[in-house]
Amino acid sequence: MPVHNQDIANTLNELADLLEIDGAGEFRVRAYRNAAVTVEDSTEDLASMVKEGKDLSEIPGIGESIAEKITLMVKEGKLEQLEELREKVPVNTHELMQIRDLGAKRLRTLYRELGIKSLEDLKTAAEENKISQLEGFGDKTEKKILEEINRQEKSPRSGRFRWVEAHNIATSYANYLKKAKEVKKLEIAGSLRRKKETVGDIDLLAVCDNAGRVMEHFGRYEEVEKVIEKGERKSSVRLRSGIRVDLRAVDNRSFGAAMLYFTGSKEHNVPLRKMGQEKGWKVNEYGIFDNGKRLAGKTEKGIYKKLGLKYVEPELRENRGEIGAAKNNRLPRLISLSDIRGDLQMHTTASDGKNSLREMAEAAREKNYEYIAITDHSKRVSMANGLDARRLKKHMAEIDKLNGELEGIRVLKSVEVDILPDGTLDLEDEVLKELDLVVCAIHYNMNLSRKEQTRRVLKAMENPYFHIFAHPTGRLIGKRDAYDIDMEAVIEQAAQRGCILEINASPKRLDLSDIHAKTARDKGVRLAISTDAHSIRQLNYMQYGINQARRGWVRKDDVVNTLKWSKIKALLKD
Ligand code: DGT
Ligand code: CA
Ligand code: CA
Ligand code: ZN
Repeated sequence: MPVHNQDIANTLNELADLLEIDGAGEFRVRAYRNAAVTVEDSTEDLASMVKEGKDLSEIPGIGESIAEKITLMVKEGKLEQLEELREKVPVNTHELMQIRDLGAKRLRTLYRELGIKSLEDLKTAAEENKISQLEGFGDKTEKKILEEINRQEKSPRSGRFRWVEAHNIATSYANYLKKAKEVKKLEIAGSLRRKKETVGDIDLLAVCDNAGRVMEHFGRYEEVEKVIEKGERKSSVRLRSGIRVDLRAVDNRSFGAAMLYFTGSKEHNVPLRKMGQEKGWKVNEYGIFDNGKRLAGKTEKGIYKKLGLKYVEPELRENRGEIGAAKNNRLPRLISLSDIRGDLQMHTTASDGKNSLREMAEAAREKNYEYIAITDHSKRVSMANGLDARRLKKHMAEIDKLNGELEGIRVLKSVEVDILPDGTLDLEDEVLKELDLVVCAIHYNMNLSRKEQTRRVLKAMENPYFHIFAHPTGRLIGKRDAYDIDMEAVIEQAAQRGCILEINASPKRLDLSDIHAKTARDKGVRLAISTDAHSIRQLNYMQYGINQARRGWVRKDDVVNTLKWSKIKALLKD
């Protein structure tokens, strides 16, 4: 990988930021910042200079020590010092510095006084009015910070929208459109219908009596910021939320063909078209045609059937083997929400949840769940008031008591125990042994090397009480990448050791990804779909986990929380 000047400048800037947060001397910090500016402005390619053996300290503004670091960076592709510093000062500067007026100096105060490391920490602190009490901040700053965070949450960095956001926007828009009497049918297509974790834009299809009138109506929706394109049969707008919406009017007899075409994915559509061509037909968004004679088009099912295929659920339409499976009648029967009997990850006020034990249990009972696992954090997660052995014991006694009082639902004693960097767990086996279920996760030291991170998890999985691996890759959609880990090896180890992998249903996580979920289920690894709810409202996240699981070809039998508790219990390592 070539190292560009910009990469070097970014690294120097990050070093400067972290050093400043860490309380390094002003002179040292400034040296890094100045060097970063010099590198960025340089017309010479520094990596080439290093390769030619030139002395970088000749460049004005770059001292000997920094020259040495740049040389290391070019030669090794990374800088040990930075990695160490990130460990020492685990503040997500990338994320936090996107907030206007937040520089390293302020981050230092926020970190030292309030332990703020992430945007989420910042938001919580601002909401609790803790920031305005800091020296150099004040009410106005606090309010501005909150406004910025809320604005950013609406438009994720990647330019794509999380599925749930796009879904909510699309549903409201669709309801508005359906109110027009000219609209006979209105459906959501595109990646949104395929339940993809992020969505680029919203695609709507309509059957109308008077398409022109409907296009007018479409442009008059109060959320429309800009009409990008307006035609007789097709229009596009941008909404205030920043998302683009396409609407197409189609004939009823072509509705199925249009749904198929505009649901995509493109990768799914291309082989279908080829299959038709091999029979001498034309397959397009209007139907299947044999020399102009219409063979199919009104329904999706009819089109698949004509091509000799079983109906393919939208979640599977990614050209990952579904077409062959549809041909051979081997499509999986996908899991659905009604298969779920309980939820195996959630938090209460004992750690960082918003509702009490009893409130969570009663809300879960409302959902007709048979069981829930209470999985408050372990002590390493001090930010979330994680439990040590003593507090966990007390918590367990409270759960026992609640089970005695509460009819109709079983509350499982569990914990979300941290996997420490060396692969041991944050609580002793003697403590874990007393629990019904142990959920394990990583919350710190996410920047270990791939080798170390993988070893950490594989080792942890050897623990006899390692039951479920929660949010296995640690990614936050559009905000934080997965940590570097060999998931193939983790999945293999899960298969060997009988560990369960979680599909975390929180719309910010959806972790495992669809692809990893499929790999896991192909290897016979059992999955748990869990909400990780931090409030009773978040128990509703289950549907998003189901969506993700379906995209991963997951069937009811692959998922442990479709089973009775006695059956799960029998599956657990003990
Ligand atoms: P997105 O919006 O990026 O999340 O993904 P999609 O899949 O919704 O893509 P989009 O909105 O560009 O187009 C919607 C569907 O229309 C797409 O899934 C398949 C179909 N489509 C669009 N362009 C083409 C194309 O050039 N060829 C074929 N076969 N299909 C296309
Ligand atoms: Ca789309
Ligand atoms: Ca589109
Ligand atoms: Zn967690």
